[in-house]
Amino acid sequence: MAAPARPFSSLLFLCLLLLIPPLLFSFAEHLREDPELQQCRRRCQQEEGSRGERQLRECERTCEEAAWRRQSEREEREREREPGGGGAWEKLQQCRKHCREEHGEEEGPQLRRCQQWCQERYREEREEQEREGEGEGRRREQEERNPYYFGEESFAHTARTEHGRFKVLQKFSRRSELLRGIERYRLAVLEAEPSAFALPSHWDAEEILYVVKGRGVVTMLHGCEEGAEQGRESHEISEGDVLWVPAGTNTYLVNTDKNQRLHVAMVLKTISTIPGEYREFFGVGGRDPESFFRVFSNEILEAAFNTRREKLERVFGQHQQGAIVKASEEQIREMRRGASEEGGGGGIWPFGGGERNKPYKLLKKKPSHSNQHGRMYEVDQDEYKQLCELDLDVSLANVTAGSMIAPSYNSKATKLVLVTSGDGYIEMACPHLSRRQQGADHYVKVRSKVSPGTVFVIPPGHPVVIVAASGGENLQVLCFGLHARGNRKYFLAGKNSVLRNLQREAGELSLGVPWKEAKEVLDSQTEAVFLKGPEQGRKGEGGERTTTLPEYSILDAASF
Ligand SMILES: [Cu+2]
Repeated sequence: MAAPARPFSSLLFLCLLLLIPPLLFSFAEHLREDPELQQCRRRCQQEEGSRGERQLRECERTCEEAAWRRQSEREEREREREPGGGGAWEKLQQCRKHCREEHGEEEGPQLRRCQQWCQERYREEREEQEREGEGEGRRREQEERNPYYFGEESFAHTARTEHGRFKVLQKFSRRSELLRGIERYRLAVLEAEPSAFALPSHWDAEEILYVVKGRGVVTMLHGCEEGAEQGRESHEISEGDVLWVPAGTNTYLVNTDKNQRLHVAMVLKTISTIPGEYREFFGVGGRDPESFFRVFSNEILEAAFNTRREKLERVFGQHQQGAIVKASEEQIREMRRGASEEGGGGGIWPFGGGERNKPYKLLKKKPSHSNQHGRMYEVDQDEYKQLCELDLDVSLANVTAGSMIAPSYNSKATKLVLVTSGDGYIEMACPHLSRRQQGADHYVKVRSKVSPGTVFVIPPGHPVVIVAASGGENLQVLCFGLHARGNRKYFLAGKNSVLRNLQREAGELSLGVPWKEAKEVLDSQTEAVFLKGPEQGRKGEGGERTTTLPEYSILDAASF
């Protein structure tokens, strides 16, 4: 058996012999064709040739290294042009161009610093892209099996400095066709370190924010329309506040706490010409974040601001500390003062009527459901009209460790569930993931472990259960209901279960058992909404704790 392998291996060897030189040749060829390399080498000959062989080699090596760098940059550029290239290269070029415009073509310390800064940003961006590329296959596989769960890696940072981070969840339609219906919505999170200030900007998206933790001041600029009392409104915000930021409103925010991080979650309803896309526009900025004023021609800016070019360049060319910076104690005090003064009755709500766009204090209201197993706070569009702008509702559920939210489904809304503390898991029945093409009556169990920062999407009609892990913190979930107008939540077990309204005849016909037997099952659970969890055991069984294995289903066992 060994004999035939020999001709094969020598054939392979021959192939390699034939292949390797052309490969080497094509690389070397590229370099040989590089006129800059030729020039550089000639310079070495002239300048270093007389100083000895070693210096000459050294000099030539530098030339070659530079040539290789140019070559790899060329390749990089080509990669960038491929779909999904990311455009980091274009940004680098833009940045370098700005540097040259700023400091002139002449080589100097300022130009060098500026170029270096561009290079660093580029490297960061490439690293980010590479990280995204890693584990892509594994993730794809998981995503196909469960398109409803989003781990922390599904967020991308759009701003990150030592004082805070802004991250946005990937586009829903990019994850799965099954989520195309909510592609205009995006979920984002801001984490601002103590005393951090997020620069003024406006977005092409409607926004509802929810304060998960911490406190701060949000300020919105409305311009100086005639008749308006004040062209600015500021609001103190703290845990549990819901606030609408209208699309296009120039807004800034400061964490007023010296010790605590400010953590804000937000839903954006995009209004861009590109479905699901939104952009942040900075006017008051410099190089980072880039001020959009910098793209306008000098003569236009000079005319518009009635100011000389040098002054404009100074004002819109300084800032390069990023979109989140640190404010001083005094600055924070002043911004807070602005909020309490304006909170007293000034400010305007853009849609007239004198009604003010105040934060809605979700946690100050009475819980809609509450028992020893959990608490639920809800606000809908009737109570906070501003939610209409995004067709949204907001709720917060705090599930006691070891307890669960009863099986339920939403009639119209798609729920975006963001875990804010604690661990647990979510189980959902989904008919869409079934591989069986024919016959509509097969459901797939979608089950995800959830932990702080992870997201789960519950489409309308889908029966779902949320369980808090026992022995730890309570599981707290923030739910944004999308397309929420007229939504109703139907419970499928417990005292308020919709099934308990079945007529006897309908029940018997559907279940095929005597009504008494069915009734016993439907009436057995006496709690509502928040229930004892699977690990806490069942009631009325002689005090004995019965636990169910996590993946076990009674229905599976009965081969339903
Ligand atoms: Cu489904």
